[in-house]
Amino acid sequence: MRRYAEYPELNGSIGKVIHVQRDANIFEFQCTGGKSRITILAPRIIRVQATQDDEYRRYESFATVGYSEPVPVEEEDHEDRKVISGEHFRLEVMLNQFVLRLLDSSRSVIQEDLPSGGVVWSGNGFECRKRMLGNEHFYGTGEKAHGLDKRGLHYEMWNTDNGDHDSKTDPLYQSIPFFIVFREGVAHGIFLDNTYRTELDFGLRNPSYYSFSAPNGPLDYYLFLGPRISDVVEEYTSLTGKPCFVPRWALGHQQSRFMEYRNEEDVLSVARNLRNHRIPCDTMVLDIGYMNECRVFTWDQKVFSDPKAFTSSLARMGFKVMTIIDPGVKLEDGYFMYDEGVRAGYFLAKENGSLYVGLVWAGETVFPDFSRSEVRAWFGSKYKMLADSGTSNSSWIDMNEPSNCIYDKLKDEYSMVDVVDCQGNPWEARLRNVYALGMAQAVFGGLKDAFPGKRPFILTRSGFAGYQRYAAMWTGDNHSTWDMLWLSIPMLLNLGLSGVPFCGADIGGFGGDTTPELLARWYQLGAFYPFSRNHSDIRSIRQEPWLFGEEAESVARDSVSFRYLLMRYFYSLAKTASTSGIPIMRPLVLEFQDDPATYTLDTQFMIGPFLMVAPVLEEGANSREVYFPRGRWYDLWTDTSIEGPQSLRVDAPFDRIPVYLRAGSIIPTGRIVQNTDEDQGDLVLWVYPGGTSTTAVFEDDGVSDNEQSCETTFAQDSTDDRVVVTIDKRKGRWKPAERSLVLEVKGLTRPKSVEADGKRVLQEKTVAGLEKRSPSSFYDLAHKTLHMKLKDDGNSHKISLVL
Ligand code: MIG
Repeated sequence: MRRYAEYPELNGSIGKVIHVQRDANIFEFQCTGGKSRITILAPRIIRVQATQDDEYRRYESFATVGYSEPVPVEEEDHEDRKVISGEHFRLEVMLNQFVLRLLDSSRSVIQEDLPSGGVVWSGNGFECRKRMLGNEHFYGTGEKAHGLDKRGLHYEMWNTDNGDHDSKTDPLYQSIPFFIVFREGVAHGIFLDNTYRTELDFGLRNPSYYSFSAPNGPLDYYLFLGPRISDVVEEYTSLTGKPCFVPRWALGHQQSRFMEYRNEEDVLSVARNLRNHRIPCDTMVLDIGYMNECRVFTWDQKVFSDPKAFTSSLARMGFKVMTIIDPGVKLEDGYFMYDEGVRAGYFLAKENGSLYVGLVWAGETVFPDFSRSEVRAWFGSKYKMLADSGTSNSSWIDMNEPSNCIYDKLKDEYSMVDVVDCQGNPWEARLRNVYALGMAQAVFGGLKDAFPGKRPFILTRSGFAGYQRYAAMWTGDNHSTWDMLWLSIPMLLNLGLSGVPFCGADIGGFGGDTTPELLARWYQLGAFYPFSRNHSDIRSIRQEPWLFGEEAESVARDSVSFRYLLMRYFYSLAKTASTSGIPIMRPLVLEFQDDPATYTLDTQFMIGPFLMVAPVLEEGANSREVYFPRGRWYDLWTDTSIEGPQSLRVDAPFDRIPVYLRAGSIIPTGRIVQNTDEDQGDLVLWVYPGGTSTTAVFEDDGVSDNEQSCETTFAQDSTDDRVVVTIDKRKGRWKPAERSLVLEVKGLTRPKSVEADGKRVLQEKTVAGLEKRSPSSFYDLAHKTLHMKLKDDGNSHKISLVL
């Protein structure tokens, strides 16, 4: 982290407003020290631009998707200010000194530039400073270390391969200059659309303000109005694009390892072991060792002499194969990627016109310039070759910061400082941070062509705001430590709030040696990561669960099995994330915005609106403190209930992760399967009584990119003496396999009566009785659960229990 003294001197402010002009929803402010343009883009999005010279932007944005919505805007002129207002905001522009004050619909100030000026120039760069109004919490910022709340911290956006990072390291692999300001229960957001080495300061430098700055490039930022945190995330992802909807198998467990493959058995035996040990898994991941000495789009024929036959043997066991691709192309005459790229002029070059040569796993390496569309199309077209060898519709893209200097000592020699773009302008300063975004776009397009009509799954290490349109992410080289186990929570929560719902950290830790206890605890947590993969470094001990003794193995099996049992819930949440941007894994503050006890809470989290997970994060612990927000919570293991708000120390022996369900929950579940292509049978809904709620279950074939899908909405409306569940008529063209609907209403005394569609349903004496007729019901006294089974005919139904 940089010290205060290292900050550049600032040289002049934008000054005083001398002239204002309006054209539709665009307001131009001519000032003494520059000019500013304010655009009301949508009811909840305001764009602010400023410049010292004529142009606001020299280059198109990489991050935004051209979103706007018509919005009625009023203006008022006062002696000292111009006021622009819409339904959700009031923006005051002070004339004596260009200063913005933003008020929300309740007319409270939620953001204010420093009185000395909101825009300060510094060389080619700028800084925008906003007054700390008191009690702010800051969230978002993409993939960053530290805890959930960023108050008092400072970050740089500079995509960096830092394999030695810890819970305080910055910068890291990705750059998302977006953050949420949350104060007194009200949220708004700021996104600085600038790809240079931007900085965000949340009061480290001076506790009286927070700021964002860039050494160059456009001053172009967006304000997103809340008041909900979820509103801000929805608006941000309208502007930068909704997250891609990953195929269902990508939500399954994955097994990976950085290793040298001596023979196919090295992979096949792990796959067989997963099946023999009944640890569900969808995907075997191949790291760089599968390639012919790291030449991208090749196979090491000595090990994988017939890739198609190899992938088929895995397919027969129910596994998909996902392979890694690095951006760098080995410099070697006669290698098709190199020859084609050189001929067409597709690689990054130096000022003097020679190729830029870096050093990666393949040795000397050249880099495709992904900022050009023809280069993206060329690179993407190579995925046909992988598709032909039977790999899944996916790509794991690594080293795309780009990381070109794996050997520290050679860093200077291979530095990218004099690389230029195709117009001969310095490349690194402006384009480094979007290199991975361009690569993800290239790969997405390539996979779309190679697998027509299917949804690709891309996993990227690096990225820039907007990459969620193409890819999921993992947090790179973490380590097998308890600190990193915890760190994965705030990192993934903030990624989720930054538009990236599909994210995960390497289960077990990548670097260093894990222990049976750490691995078990990591599986308990990692089985809830949206992206859930065991991965480890070539230099660390092997990390397959059965190598750590029976206890650890059974924890891994139970954890992963539970994820598969919940797969229908995860899948529906993934669908929601892709249309709204609302993350799958959520900080409590997203769900309980009015409860200050949740504002910095990053040792527990929610999966969707209903399920709260409180993993054990300390070595040797067999209990932990859990915070329960207001309302009733049911313990997953015992179905006993706890009334919030309160903090409680709960038991968490080695084989148990504390998990709670909120009263009102309706959670779609299914039979535990070994991979997500297996039929999960009856649609089993766990109903935890209390209040009102709805849940939509989304279903399709799991991979296709078409309208063949369906959605069924379940609603609960319960009081102390009755539980009513309504099932809406199924919408959409997809028809699930024949099955029953099973409601399991938990935590109940025996109901006085059970009714389906107004008719009384007999209570069977045994669970087997459920098979006799439809509808049927059975009360399980030992588990205080009422089972109700009916045919899933796609029609609407109403189930009422009188308690
Ligand atoms: O510098 O492909 O973060 O997951 O196993 C190492 C080998 C390159 C870094 C990735 C890691 C992967 C490894 N890669």
